[in-house]
Amino acid sequence: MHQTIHKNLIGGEWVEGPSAAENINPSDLSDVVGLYARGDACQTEQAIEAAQAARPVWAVWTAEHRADALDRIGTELLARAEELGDLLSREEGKTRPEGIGEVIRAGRIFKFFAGESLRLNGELIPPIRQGVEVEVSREPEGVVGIITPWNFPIAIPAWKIAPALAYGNTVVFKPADLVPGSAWALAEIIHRAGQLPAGAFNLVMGPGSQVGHSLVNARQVRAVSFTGSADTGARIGLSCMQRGAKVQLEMGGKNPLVILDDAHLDTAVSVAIQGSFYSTGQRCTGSSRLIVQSGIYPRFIAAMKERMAALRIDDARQPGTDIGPVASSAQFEQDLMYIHLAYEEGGQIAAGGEVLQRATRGFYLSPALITETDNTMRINREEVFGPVASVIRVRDYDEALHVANDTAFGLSSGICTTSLRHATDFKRRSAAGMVMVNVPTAGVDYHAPFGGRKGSSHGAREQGSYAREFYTAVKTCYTAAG
Ligand code: UN1
Repeated sequence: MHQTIHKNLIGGEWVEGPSAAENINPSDLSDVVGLYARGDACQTEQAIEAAQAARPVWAVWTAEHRADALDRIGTELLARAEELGDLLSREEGKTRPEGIGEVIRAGRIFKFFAGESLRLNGELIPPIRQGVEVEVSREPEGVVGIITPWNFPIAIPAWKIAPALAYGNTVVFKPADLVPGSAWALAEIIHRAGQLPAGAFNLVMGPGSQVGHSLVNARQVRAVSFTGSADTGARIGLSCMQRGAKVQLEMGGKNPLVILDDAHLDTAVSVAIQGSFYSTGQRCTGSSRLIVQSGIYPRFIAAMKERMAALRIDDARQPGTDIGPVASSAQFEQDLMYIHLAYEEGGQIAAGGEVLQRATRGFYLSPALITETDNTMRINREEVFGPVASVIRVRDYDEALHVANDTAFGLSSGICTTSLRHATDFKRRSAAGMVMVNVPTAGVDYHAPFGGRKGSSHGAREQGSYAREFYTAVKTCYTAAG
């Protein structure tokens, strides 16, 4: 059967790659979403050249023109949210409402950064030398490499590409292998609706060993923004630092959610179910460690089991599905491996963790709640990236805080409590980049800074006006009358 190949976008032209790959629906492995080009190192070099050549052309676009371009992109994303959300759900496996919500988020991000391009104000610093004026301004970094993961196929690309373009950079974008559909649709909209000059934005789909490697090592790529695994992030960070390029890394999490005796039980259960299991638990912000005080413990576990039993795990696009399939066979194997490991380490599988059969063949797994764990077990040290939450029982708030902070990661943390004293103390002392009180650890707003501490993140924050830190270079000018 002949199928069109979705091509790469290089220098304003759609070009085939040396090979192509099928995009498979994880809810139905017999459903091929489409065929997508696979670029290589050579094609990536061409895209980088094109981005480098486009810099002076893009630089003469005024902030208002850039704002208009980003606004048109945002408008089209919002108008096509249903269609693109369905595509996202089909290729990634999060539910259709989650897919649509993510496309809306991407549209809002473009609209936010449309406005931001007009707000790139500089500063005048009071002189300390008579007659010497000091001004501070921000300039684009140049060519930016953007490497994104599969779990947010359109929102994460949007929150990197939109600020990169808003602040005047040119872009080479490498999406995750697993989800080229949303990336291609986004690139097509940026290219057509944005009407950007040729080469200002380039899409190169293809393997990390070729496309990612070239992007990270190319001399002309002045900044690399990456979201993905900690191992890959560490390698990218080293390469960029060695050649003096700017780098921003968003990696894993082992996010704690503390539930105190004084928590509102319904709130705590909703926050835990949403934070741990929605989007099939495939979020670096997911609540993977539930740290529960002993007084509420039996009621919390019973209520969790009841809510989990009512969750519908099925085809991501079927109405009524709460949790879609795991995104890939590799992730599916990893989830099962960790559930088994937790059991071997002494954990009890209190609910879920079972492979499910549905009408179509797919990677269906019931969310797993693992009790009787302690914070030294591997299940509580390593990121699973699936619908798997382990429970750690604690005596009091002090122990809860200690356990919450005792991790190599520091992306997001949460607490469910009705005590102002504990909520306030937790916000101050939690060693995470984002702290949530009575709201899930996952699900963040696009206009607020996003990022973590310790092993979770490196470099400047993403999103909101904080994004300018990464996507611009500060220049300080001293002027005296000649
Ligand atoms: C969210 O929780 O809304 O890969 C966003 C991730 C994060 C994004 C989370 N970088 O899961």
